[in-house]
Amino acid sequence: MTQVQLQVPEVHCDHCKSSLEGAVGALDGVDTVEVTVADATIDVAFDEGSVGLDAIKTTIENQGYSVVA
Ligand SMILES: [Cu+2]
Repeated sequence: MTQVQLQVPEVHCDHCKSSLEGAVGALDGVDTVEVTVADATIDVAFDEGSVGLDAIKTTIENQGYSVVA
């Protein structure tokens, strides 16, 4: 399992948290995902054999947020 933390600067409320956690959590291979609104971060644990970091970033961007690695 790989664990990453990404900065998602536009996250500002619980709606952002739930939409991002829902979208990223729906990806095959993602084990856990947690958005911390106060820090504008997303912590993702995932299986690199099933899903790549690029796919996770793309999913976040498709929700309308930019990602700072
Ligand atoms: Cu929001």
